[in-house]
Amino acid sequence: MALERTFSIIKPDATERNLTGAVNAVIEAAGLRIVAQKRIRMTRQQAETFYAVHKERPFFGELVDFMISAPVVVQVLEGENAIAKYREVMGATNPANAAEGTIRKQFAKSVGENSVHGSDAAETAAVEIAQFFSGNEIVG
Ligand code: DAT
Ligand code: MG
Repeated sequence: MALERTFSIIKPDATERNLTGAVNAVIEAAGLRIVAQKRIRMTRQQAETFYAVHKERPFFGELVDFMISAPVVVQVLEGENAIAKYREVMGATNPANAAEGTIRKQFAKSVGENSVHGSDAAETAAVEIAQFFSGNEIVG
C-alpha cells in the first residue's frame, strides 16, 4: 500500500496536562511521521463544523465546549496504512475499552475527554486535513 495521510488532534485534556510530547512519542514509535503540526485554539465555528456529523447526538454541545476549552494541536500523520494504523494506536473511543499501550488507555480521562482524534476513512481524512492545513504547510 502507498503512503497515506490522516488527520489528528491532540485534544484539550492532553494539552492542558502537557502531554503533547508524550502523545507524539507514541505516534512516532508506531512508525507514523508527523508531516504537519500546529497548536491552535479552535473557534466554536470550527469545532461545530469539524464535528457536524455528530450534531444530533446528545453529547454534541458538551463536545464542542470541550474542544474549545483549551488549545489543541492539529496534525497530519503520514505512513503506510496511516488511517487504520492511527485508529489502532489511539485505542477505543471509551478509554475503559481501550487496549493496553494505546494513547487513550494511557492518557484519556473519559469517553468525552479522550486525548486524541483520528480520521476514520480516506474521505474524512481529506476533508479534515483541508479544514486546518493548506498544501504548503504539509511537508512529507
Ligand atoms: P472517535 O473519536 O473514536 O472517532 P466518535 O467519532 O464516535 O469517536 O465520537 C467523536 C467524539 O465525540 C469522541 O472522541 C468523544 C465524543 N463522544 C463520543 N461518544 C460519546 C459519549 N457517549 N459521551 C460523550 N462524548 C462522546
Ligand atoms: Mg470519529
